[in-house]
Amino acid sequence: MDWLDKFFSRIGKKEITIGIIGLGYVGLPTAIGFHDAGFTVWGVDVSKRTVDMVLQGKNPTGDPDVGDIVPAPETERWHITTSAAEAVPHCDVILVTVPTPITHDLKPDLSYVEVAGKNVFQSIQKDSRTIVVLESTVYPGVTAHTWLPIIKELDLEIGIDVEIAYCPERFNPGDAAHGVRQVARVIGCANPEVGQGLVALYSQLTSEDVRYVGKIEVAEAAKVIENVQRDINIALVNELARILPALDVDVEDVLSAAATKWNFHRYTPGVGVGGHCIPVDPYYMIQRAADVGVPAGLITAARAVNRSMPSHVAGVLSDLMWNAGVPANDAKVLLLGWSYKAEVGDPRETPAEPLAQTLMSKGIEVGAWDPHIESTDYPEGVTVIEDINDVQDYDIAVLVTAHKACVDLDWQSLLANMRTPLLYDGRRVLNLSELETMGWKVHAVGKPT
Ligand code: SAJ
Repeated sequence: MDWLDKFFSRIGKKEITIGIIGLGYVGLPTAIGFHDAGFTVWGVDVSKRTVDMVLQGKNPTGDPDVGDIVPAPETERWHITTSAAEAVPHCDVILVTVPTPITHDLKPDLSYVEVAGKNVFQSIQKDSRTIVVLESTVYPGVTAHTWLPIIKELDLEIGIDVEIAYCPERFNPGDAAHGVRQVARVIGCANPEVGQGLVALYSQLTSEDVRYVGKIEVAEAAKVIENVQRDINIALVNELARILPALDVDVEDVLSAAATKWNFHRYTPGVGVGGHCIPVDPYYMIQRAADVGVPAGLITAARAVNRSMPSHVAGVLSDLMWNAGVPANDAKVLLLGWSYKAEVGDPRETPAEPLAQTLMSKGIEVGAWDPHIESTDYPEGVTVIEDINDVQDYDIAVLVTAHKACVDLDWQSLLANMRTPLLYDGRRVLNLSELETMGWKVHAVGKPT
């Protein structure tokens, strides 16, 4: 029986042991998913706090969809440890799900991928042909450029001791309909036989399509451009949200009209684009294009538009308050929502931060209320509001995150506590006419003032 047939057979008998390096919002659901599919799993995380919480069956991630499915404490198929050296020798396939953030100067930070690779490869057994799969979002070339030198240095041989592949995570935080078990996957690998083996393995995890797409770089590029396309589409509606009001036209009316066309893709303008995917991944593509001397003007311009939204909105809010007679040296803005996205408690790259910083730099006081966010997640200077009924004397309420808790607020009682009855819908999700009838002076991103 050749290697692939044997691999298929071992998958069928659930004899493949799977290691997951990094138990965050992607790694932990992946570990649980393969455990629930009947495989033996070794989960590894550098954080002892994470390992201890998972061993106690608690959810250390911020994602609500993981909360109720972390299995009971360690069983014979569920091993959680801080040591890759302990886990790796037990594993046939190892998935690396570590962060790939950007640095302060907007360059890709690949240090986690490098360290995880070192920790895994130095513990691989000779002749084991252990398959190591990177899932983190990177740009084309990273898997090979980062890991092959380490493999060479350790005198490991591709095809004998180790195989490397890439299978981008496509996990959508806070969206139970697109968890690790409901998303299509693509597999990139230099060796088609290994690629097919991984297709069979990942098909045990997700009910959706899994396909081998060729060499690693194809899968790396696919993942990045999925998010680049999203950033560009959002940038278009954000740019229209600045042009159309100047023509006395509401951008939402225009987008809803355009969306009646069968192939128009509907996006929504907002106070900005946050998270660890959409505002980050385009910088990978920009970097890679720069490396090979090809301009990435459209990708760069889209990033500039989306990054400018918080300061644009801060300027609009200032004008609205001045025009309403609010004294420049005594203005107070109430931010409703801080998280980058509705129904998750994740402040990473949230547009609320630059919005608050810009307002505070103008001497405006900023209060924020977000039931999904820890009080320690807010920057210095922001007044953290624990109970929305406690707010007093704010001049404008700004919907920053479309949490259900924000949209379904008791707007009547909030209005009674406002000093000035100004409201700004930063996500175009509120029923503005209803709120206007209530007595709010309503404004919104992309709506003519
Ligand atoms: N946003 C807008 N207008 C839109 C859509 C989003 O302003 O029309 C903003 C959101 O408010 C948020 C940011 O963009 O601040 C990102 O929103 P997102 O819905 O793209 O959410 P993410 O960052 O969690 O993106 C994830 C990504 N999933 C993976 O990378 C595996 C992305 O590829 C998915 O397309 C996205 O979820 C999704 O479909 O919701």
